Order: sequence, then structure tokens, then C-alpha cells
Amino acid sequence: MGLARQGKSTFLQNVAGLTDEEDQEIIPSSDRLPCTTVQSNIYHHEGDACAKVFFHSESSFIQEIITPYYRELGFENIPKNFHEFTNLPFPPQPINPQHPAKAESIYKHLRQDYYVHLNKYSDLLQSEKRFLKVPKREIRKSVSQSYDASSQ
Ligand SMILES: Nc1nc2c(ncn2[C@@H]2O[C@H](COP(=O)(O)OP(=O)(O)O)[C@@H](O)[C@H]2O)c(=O)[nH]1
Ligand SMILES: [Mg+2]
Repeated sequence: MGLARQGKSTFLQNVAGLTDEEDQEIIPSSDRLPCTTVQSNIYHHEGDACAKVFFHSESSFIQEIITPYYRELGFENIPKNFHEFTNLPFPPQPINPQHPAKAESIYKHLRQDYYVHLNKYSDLLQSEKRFLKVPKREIRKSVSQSYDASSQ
């Protein structure tokens, strides 16, 4: 366990004996902003490395990811489905937060990562949960996020 950029991924690369730069992509690490941003279970496996990437369904995404944000931020109109999350007006600010700075940070994450970028990931959410098997060269793209020069 540890905060972002404390060396968790690098530690796992070393424990797993991933010494080549190309192999290190199996457990991506970064010196920039938070990199690996999903729960990742790593197993020893004979043969070519690959990843099983699990996707939320539209409804599990709303229930398990979005709803807790709405509750935490005091929003009453919790979207009942993906369509509502996309189409209802987005709340302008946290409601009566007990810890304003924390609520602001949570709000920013919900807005800037999940709401603003809806059209970049909505196609990945289907009516059922599913998984895809991806080859080594696509693991980084699947388990991490990247940033531009201004950290966006
Ligand atoms: N100097 C030094 N740098 C490290 C060490 N472990 C990791 N790093 C660097 O710290 C940055 C963040 O590491 P990363 O493993 O991605 O952190 P994570 O967010 O905890 O997974 C990377 O640039 C690593 O190369 C270490 O033991 N010493
Ligand atoms: Mg990491």
C-alpha cells in the first residue's frame, strides 16, 4: 500500500523479475501523475504475458462508481442510469460539505475525469459486465491514464 508515486509498481516489477523495459510495461510505472488507476491482480503465468481487462456494464458503472460520488457530495438527483448521468444537468458544486477542500477534490474528480470525458469511454460500457484479453503491448493503455504537459 502507499500513496501515488511511492514506488508500488516499481517494487512489483522488481519482485516479478521484470527487468527489460518492454516487460516492465506489464506493470506500468511512471514518474508523472498517478499512473496505475485500476485494481490490478498480478499472477505468475507460463507463456506470453497478457491481461484480462474487466469492464463495468452501464448499470454497474452508475451504481458502483458514480452513485457513491453523488452521495458523498450531497447531490439529491442521483442518476438512475447511464442516460441520466449523460443528460441531466451536472450539479454545479458540492452541497453543504463538512470538509470543503476534500469535497472540492472529490467533485473535481467526478467532473473532470468521469463527466467531461464521458464520450471517450462510454462505448466501452455495454449492457453486461464483460472482460477482454489484451496482449502485453496494450496493458499500459488499459490499466493506466496518461497526462499532457499541463498535467491534464
Ligand atoms: N529513486 C528511486 N525511485 C524510485 C524507487 N521506486 C520507484 N521509483 C520511481 O518513482 C516513480 C513512481 O514509481 P511507481 O512505481 O510508478 O509508483 P506507484 O504510483 O506507487 O506505483 C517512478 O519514476 C519510479 O521509477 C526507488 O526505490 N528509488
Ligand atoms: Mg503504480
